[in-house]
Amino acid sequence: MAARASSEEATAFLRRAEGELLDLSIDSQRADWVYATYITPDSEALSSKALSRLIGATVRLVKESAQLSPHALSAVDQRKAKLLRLSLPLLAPSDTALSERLTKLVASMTGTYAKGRHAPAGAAAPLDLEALSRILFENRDPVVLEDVWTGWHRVGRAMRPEFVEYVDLANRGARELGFADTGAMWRSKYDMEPDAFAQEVDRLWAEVRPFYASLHAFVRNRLRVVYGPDRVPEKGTLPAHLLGNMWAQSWEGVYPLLAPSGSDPGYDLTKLLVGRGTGPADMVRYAEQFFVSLGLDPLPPSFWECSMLVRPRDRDVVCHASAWDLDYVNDIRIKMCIEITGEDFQTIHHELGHNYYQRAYGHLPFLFRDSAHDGFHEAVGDTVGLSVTPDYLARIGLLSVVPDASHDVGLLLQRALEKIAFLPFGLVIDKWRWSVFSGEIPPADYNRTWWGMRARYQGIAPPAPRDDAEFDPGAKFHVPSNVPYMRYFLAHILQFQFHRALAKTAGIYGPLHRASIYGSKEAGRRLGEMLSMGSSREWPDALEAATGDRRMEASGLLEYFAPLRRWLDEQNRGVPVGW
Ligand code: X8Z
Ligand code: ZN
Repeated sequence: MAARASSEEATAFLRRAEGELLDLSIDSQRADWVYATYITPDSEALSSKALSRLIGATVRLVKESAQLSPHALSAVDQRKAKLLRLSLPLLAPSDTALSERLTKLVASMTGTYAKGRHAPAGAAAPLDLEALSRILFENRDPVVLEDVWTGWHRVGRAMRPEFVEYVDLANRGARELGFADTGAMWRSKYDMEPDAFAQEVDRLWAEVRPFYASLHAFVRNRLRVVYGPDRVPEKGTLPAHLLGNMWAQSWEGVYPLLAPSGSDPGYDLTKLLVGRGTGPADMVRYAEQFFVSLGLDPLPPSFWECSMLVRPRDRDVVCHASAWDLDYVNDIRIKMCIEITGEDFQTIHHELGHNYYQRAYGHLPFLFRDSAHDGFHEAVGDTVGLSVTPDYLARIGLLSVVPDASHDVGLLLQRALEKIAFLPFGLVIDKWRWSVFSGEIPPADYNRTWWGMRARYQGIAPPAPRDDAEFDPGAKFHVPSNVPYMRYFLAHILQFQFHRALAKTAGIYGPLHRASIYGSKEAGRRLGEMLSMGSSREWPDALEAATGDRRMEASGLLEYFAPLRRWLDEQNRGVPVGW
């Protein structure tokens, strides 16, 4: 293309680019699907090659697009050109051998994670992550918990050298396209300067941090009673292995230890589901029904034919839940190893949120087939999940007696253990990766800084000091698999903002934690308006369409939990807060 191409030439160029990228993206998705659902050396090679081809074409097209002179472009084409440069979370050097090396490293680390096993003392066979997670959720024996925690975290060690090489190659790719490093590229995807985005995240964290500290203090105080002062200090960090989750990212597992007497809601969604003989597909049907009740279409038959809903017995797969859109129009699917639990019930809503978003923007030009920003993508299904209230469970026949308002503290505490405990975790993974990509954290300091930051933000510590040769970040899916994580922090703020606005749209004015938008076509329409915009507009426009706001606000979250916050402050009287 000639330098200073005309506006028509630019439009034609971008259209061609979209056609080429759509083809290559479909190839890459299909190969990746086969890899993720059937891990073999061949599927690994095919998927990493297909991704490398897509990255290569993207890098070439971005370089060509530099010839377009910005003032000759229509507003739509300007946005497309901007999104083209930001369309992938991974860039590689244009040298094909290096690019193939990089995508192979990511596939290999992903495979190592997926194949991770640990045999706890007395187990007949090594257990996978789902089984180990179940032990952490249910078991209360600190010796067993430490063994399971430590056993799984060994999975990171082998990834360490690959991760070092990956950081270097990914940064070289990002720099070829003018980014300071891969972290700066990730931070550039929010319609603002990368530094302004980092400040925005800090602003939101500062608004919710005191609430987190209060929950942390309450949990620490109660766990001290259960595990004794030797294991749980009065003022320090919480032991990561005692919180019911492999990464201490959500603490619902310890709810039974904390349930407020007199305010416990008295039902357990897991037991309700198991009691009804619910199967994996039924779990998905419940979530689908919710979206349908909002006026959205049922899932296509291909969803049911092609999705992977359970862990296959005979082969390794990537079990971490994900939602796919193989043809970028309507071939939507999920891949998940569903267990019949309340936790997975929520996760299925989360995944279908992705699928409904994907389908809603499928009519747009290829470069706009994405969410307003990635926090939006992660927030949609969670927003619907917030409407899984006791009333809703009663309406769909899962619960027979709806607990009255005197049980709200228990309900809110359960939610807070899931959502508020998560906030600093959602923040810390990419705070750490941003510093790794920038070079501020050198490889020798990976594990030390990881735990330093986990202590600082989450107030947690490993069960015993960790060796520098370990690579504990590798024990969390998104690190080996190169999935940016700040999106989940944003989603945990946004979902309450969406929930508040949609509840109002649905004409519900009671307490937010009791509000369910189930069955509200008005709420569905408003949500649908935002979904169908894809990434065609800057995210504040999309946010405004759904909520009327143009800024991400923690006030929705704070309003939702206000009664619990007051209760926690009372419980914490005389108890040290902070670490
Ligand atoms: O990875 C996920 C989803 C798929 S996008 C299951 N989540 C994060 C995690 O599991 O760490 C959802 C919540 C946070
Ligand atoms: Zn997700």
